[in-house]
Amino acid sequence: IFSQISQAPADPILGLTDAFKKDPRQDKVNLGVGVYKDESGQTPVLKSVKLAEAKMLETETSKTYLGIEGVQLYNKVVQELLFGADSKIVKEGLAATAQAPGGTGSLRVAAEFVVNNTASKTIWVSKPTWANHQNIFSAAGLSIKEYGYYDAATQSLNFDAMMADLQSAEAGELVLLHGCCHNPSGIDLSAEQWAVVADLCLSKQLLPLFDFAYQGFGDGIEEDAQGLRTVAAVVPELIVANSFSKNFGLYNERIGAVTVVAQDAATVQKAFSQVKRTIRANYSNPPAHGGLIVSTVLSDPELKALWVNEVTGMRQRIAEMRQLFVDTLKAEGVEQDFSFICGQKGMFSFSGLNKAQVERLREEFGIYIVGSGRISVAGMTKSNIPVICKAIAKVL
Ligand code: PLP
Ligand code: TYF
Repeated sequence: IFSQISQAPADPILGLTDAFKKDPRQDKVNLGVGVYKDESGQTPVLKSVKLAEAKMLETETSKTYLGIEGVQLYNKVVQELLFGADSKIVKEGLAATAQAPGGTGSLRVAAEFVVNNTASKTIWVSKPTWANHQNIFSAAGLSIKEYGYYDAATQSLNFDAMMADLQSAEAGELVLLHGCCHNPSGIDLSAEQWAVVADLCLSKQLLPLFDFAYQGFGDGIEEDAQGLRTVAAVVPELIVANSFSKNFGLYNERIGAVTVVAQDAATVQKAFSQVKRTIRANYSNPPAHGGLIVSTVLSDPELKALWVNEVTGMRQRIAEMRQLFVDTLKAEGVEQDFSFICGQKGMFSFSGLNKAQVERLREEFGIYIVGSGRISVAGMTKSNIPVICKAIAKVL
């Protein structure tokens, strides 16, 4: 039976890490996968996380099953982080949240919930978007349409194309929106553009699905939620899939959440009962550790302040690396203007390097970036930037 099965293609991003690991060169650099590295090139456990784990070791008394929706306190602190503790949504119980395995698991639960409980069978995603979106949504049974987003010629957002494409969406269809730090382009909507998108979703009765994987990596934890909060203030119903892989450094704990918002508490609870049914059919209930870490940190004012500081540190280091990267390219004699990289948000930069240049970087110089030219700036350090820039100068 199995001998009939054909080989699946490698994941374009995770497959790159596999190839990187096999590369024997000493001075190789992995700028493929979006994983934060500190100045010494490590991906450390955050101090706030270590302290929370120490506390959990003392206070945890049982490993019995969680409810389908996960750690209750976690679901409360997630809503406060998304919408603000004083928001109408939180105060009036207009949202319901389930802990889920990472941003990926949250997106999959959200998509299956919509497919199984609404007339909506189509999702609109930005062109380009994170490669795994296509996999997740088609596996859930959604068909995928693209809306214009990135304009390669100007290295900026083509908002007119985005609006024109979404004008042709039908009532009830899903629109995937990156909450902040768009992956892969690093280009986000302005406050004014978010307001226009909110009005469009309202007037065309579209269902926004926010993928919010980088809260705190753009302008700040609160600042980065402004797009979501703008849309949530206008549309009656939406879904959020958020992740703590990056902003808590909890990549391998698989911790995220799916949050459903509706116009009244009774509707939310009915919808949420179906979200729980979706979860039950997938993995019954989530693992506890990540949810306990995040809820321990966010419910303790001192640990939360420490975490906010640590996120600020990561964000600032990436911004510094963007500037140093641009300056070093110039110093290496690169004439092309790369200053647009300093305006991009989050871990990634769309460099404009083409496939052949990306291939040369890998083969000749051991520098791994995604085929689209996406560079993980979060993997740059003061010590590898000279090597990276020298190589880029050579392939340009
Ligand atoms: N959404 C986007 C835009 C991402 O870049 C990622 C990256 O990891 C995810 C979702 C998935 O997050 P997780 O690793 O928590 O599943
Ligand atoms: O885009 C990235 O690099 C991160 C990590 O299948 C990632 O979002 C990449 C691919 C994948 C899962 C996570």
